[in-house]
Amino acid sequence: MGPKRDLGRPFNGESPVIPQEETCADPSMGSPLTARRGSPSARRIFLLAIGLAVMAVPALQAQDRPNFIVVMADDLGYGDLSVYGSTLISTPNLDRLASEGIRLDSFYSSANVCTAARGGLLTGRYPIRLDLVSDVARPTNEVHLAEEETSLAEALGALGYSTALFGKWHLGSRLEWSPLHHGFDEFYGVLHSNDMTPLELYRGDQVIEDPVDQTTLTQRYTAEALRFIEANREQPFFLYLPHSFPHVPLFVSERFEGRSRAGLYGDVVETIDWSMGQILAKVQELGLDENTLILFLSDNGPWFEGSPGPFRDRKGSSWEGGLRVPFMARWPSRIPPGQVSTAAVMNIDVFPTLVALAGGNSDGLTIDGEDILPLLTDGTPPSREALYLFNNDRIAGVRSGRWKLVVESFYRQALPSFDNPESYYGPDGLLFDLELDPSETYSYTRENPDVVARLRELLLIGQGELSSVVLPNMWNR
Ligand SMILES: [Ca+2]
Repeated sequence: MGPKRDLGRPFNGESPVIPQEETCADPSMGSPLTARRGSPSARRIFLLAIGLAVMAVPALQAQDRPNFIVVMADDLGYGDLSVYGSTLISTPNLDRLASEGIRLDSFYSSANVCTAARGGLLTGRYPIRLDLVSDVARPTNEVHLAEEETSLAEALGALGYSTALFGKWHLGSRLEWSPLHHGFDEFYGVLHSNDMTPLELYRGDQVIEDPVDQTTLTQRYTAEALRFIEANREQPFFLYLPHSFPHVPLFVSERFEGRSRAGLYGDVVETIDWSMGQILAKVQELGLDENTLILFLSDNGPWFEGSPGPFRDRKGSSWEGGLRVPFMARWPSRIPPGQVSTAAVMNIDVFPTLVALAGGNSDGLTIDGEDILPLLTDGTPPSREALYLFNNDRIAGVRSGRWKLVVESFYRQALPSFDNPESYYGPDGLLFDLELDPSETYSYTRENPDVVARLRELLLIGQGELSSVVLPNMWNR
């Protein structure tokens, strides 16, 4: 692997470059994380487990096997939807997911850039376990989701689901690493971000357009989605629709140009909203409404345009604005309408939730996420005590309940460690009360030593499990 490396802060949010000696992806280091990946034997156990579950399927009623539609925007900010407070962008169809289902206000991505975030979503594992934290996948590098990882599409496919990805993959820029090699029956879309070249449009393993006409990309992903839903109306399906926008460069078709009050960015988001309207209409038209769980989320915070809502910083940062994203879920037969929850949840929770709903389990896999169906259906929060918030390969923060301990952040070209004993904030770091102060403006470290002590214990546990390669560097820099 040859990711670009540099000692400074990644200026380009797509280039989380980190020093050579801190890179867990460096093969010369013999990363112990590699050993923790799902081994072939672990995967066999998992497949056996879901194979047994498949045998039990005929006894289940049709409504026990819901369809899954997961729609993800790229670089959409927390504050870019009207249901999350935007006054300049109108998103009535996306807002419906919340009014007819549940909106989560403390939903985190597992990374502050595209590739790692998608790895977390599709495997239920912190991206550092996947070796996806040194850089994003590019046409010029070898960053990709490892073959031995079990993707959500593989897991659901083994349970009898039809699977499709229409949109942006970004977990490997070569055909041999494409969605077709990670459990998706169908693929229509692009292998990476829309600012990378070459940007080829694929149908299956065939390039059908090069370069892709981006002005109609959202509509064409949507058309494929509607076709797939209709074709699979009689059997359970998993449709993953990761839009290419509002990641830059921005394009819209003439039909949507000038519709919003937020410039071209807003027009692009309103096109994504239109797409959700089409999907909702199709699901209802086919009588699949009660039996279909629709999720909508973003992969990370907004880049140079877009709103992070009340939160600090943006894409590429491990402050809340880089990681906190919209999340809504609608499933009329199971999720009561109009719910809002502030429980802390992460995109790694999607894998175990959907696999459980499909009748499988994650036995034999090292999964960091938790089944959040109890939260979606009756508001029961996840049982875990902490979520780890990463900056590339390092844990930058620990979220537990209302509290968040922050131990590092970038300043200009430097990466100050707040828990360095020589730091002004050392040795404990900065403690924020996200209920009282969601913008992370005032530290309560001095006022709450007991809370700090517990969060530091949790930090050490996380570092031991997830950052052991870099722990010495954290203390030496
Ligand atoms: Ca992104």
